[in-house]
Amino acid sequence: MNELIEKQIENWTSIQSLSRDLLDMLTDEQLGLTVGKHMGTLGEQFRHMARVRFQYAEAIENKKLGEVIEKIDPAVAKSKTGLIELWERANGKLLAVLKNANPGELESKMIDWKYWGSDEVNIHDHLNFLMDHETMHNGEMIVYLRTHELKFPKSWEPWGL
Ligand code: NI
Repeated sequence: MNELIEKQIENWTSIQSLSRDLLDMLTDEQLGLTVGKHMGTLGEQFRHMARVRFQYAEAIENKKLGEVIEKIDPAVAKSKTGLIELWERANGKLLAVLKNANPGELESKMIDWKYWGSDEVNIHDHLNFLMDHETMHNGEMIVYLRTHELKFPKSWEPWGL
């Protein structure tokens, strides 16, 4: 990993730690909370984030975005223990893919993004899009917490929450 990728991973680590801290505070029962329409349960938000993280990691490995290869049981969305295990596994996968790659190859790699309607992106844009995705879902989680009047983890304080 070169310095820029290391810096990006550092940024991503702090973004994902917000939702991870939130997961630590929740009960299995609270994972079933919903808001409005089409947003699924809070537990499904976590499952989705981990799933998409696998998808990004697999895309780096295969130089091509596609269907998620990792099989993830939908029922995991109801279990805090299951979600924590899934979360750690997705993080491990992403970090392993980056660490195991040849740094020069990683830097020059272009990832085929046709699956999501774009041509191809380099590793830095790919990681930025992953962070954008996670930040967007962190924002969605704010709606769940505010709607159900739940307390935010301490790590969210700098964001005024
Ligand atoms: Ni999403």
